[in-house]
Amino acid sequence: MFKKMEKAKQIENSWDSLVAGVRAGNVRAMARLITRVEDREPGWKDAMKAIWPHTGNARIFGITGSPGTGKSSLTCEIAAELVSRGLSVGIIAVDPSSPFTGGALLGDRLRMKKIFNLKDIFIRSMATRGMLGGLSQAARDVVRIMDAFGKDIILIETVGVGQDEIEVVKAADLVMMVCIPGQGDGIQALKAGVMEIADLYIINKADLPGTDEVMADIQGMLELSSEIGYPVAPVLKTSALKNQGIKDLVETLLTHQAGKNKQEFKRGIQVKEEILTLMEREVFRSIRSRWEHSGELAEAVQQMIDKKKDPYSTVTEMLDHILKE
Ligand SMILES: Nc1nc2c(ncn2[C@@H]2O[C@H](COP(=O)(O)OP(=O)(O)OP(=O)(O)O)[C@@H](O)[C@H]2O)c(=O)[nH]1
Ligand SMILES: [Mg+2]
Repeated sequence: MFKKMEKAKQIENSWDSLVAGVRAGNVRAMARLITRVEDREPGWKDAMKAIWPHTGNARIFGITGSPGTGKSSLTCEIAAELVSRGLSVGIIAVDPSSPFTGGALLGDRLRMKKIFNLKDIFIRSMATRGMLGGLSQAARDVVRIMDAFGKDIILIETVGVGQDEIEVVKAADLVMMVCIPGQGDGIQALKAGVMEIADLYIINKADLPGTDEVMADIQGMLELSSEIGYPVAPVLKTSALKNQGIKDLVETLLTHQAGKNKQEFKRGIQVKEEILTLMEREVFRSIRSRWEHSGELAEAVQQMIDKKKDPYSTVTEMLDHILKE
């Protein structure tokens, strides 16, 4: 009896049935598949291969900005508005805190509680650190799984501070940059080079004083630096707190058309980036495992300890050796 149950569980959890479950709209299968792909369990790549043909239907929106600008609150409001329009939504919340405490992770979930129970919304938190395949690749994989599941819209929230987070939002078709009144946030962001990735600017907390000033500053900057022939990125005002400006924002998101050239250019960069990242991990993994199995790594370590060889020539020699084969 017990064995039978074990067996049934194994089948239920096989890669094939998880992929089939995702395609059939099974939320549990989706959550499980995501975890196993994130953990890079053997077979993950074949599962992603099976997912791939069913992707390409979802629209992916990135939402970034300094800490505390209201990204999570906005994400909730946007998601709720999308659902009210009959669209299903997947949310990826990238959490900059340590994966070990899980504290902030829980916090974000609590904040998102308002929409957490809506059946059309699936939320997945992701820690910045500890992703085996790298954060941006993990985000791309999760996006694809949600896409294959049938989500119409996928929102990715990330704090726009580190390079890692910037890499993540590059997976989006459209990136929103959230700024707030006071603090000169918007201007700082523009200086930090976020400009190239933002398609749309949001002044959130527009219920607070100083909104029009920030808006004028950002618009001024955008006009100055926009390239001739390209439309200037829209700047919108919202208050996630008071649910103001959300309908307009969602309308803009759904109708936004970046120029075809810009879109293709972005796609090209994204795809190239992905192939290079996957290649990097793969090459490293295979060299490392070979090196460990052959005992060469242990030998190299000993030689370094004995001061017979330096790490620089060790690596160069090893690479030469592999390339010659
Ligand atoms: N006055 C005002 N406060 C807001 C608004 N939107 C969010 N807040 C508040 O700002 C604080 C931060 O909101 P979050 O949504 O957590 O911001 P966040 O950008 O996701 O924060 P991190 O994920 O920690 O970077 C909370 O206390 C919100 O209640 C708004 O439109 N107006
Ligand atoms: Mg947040």
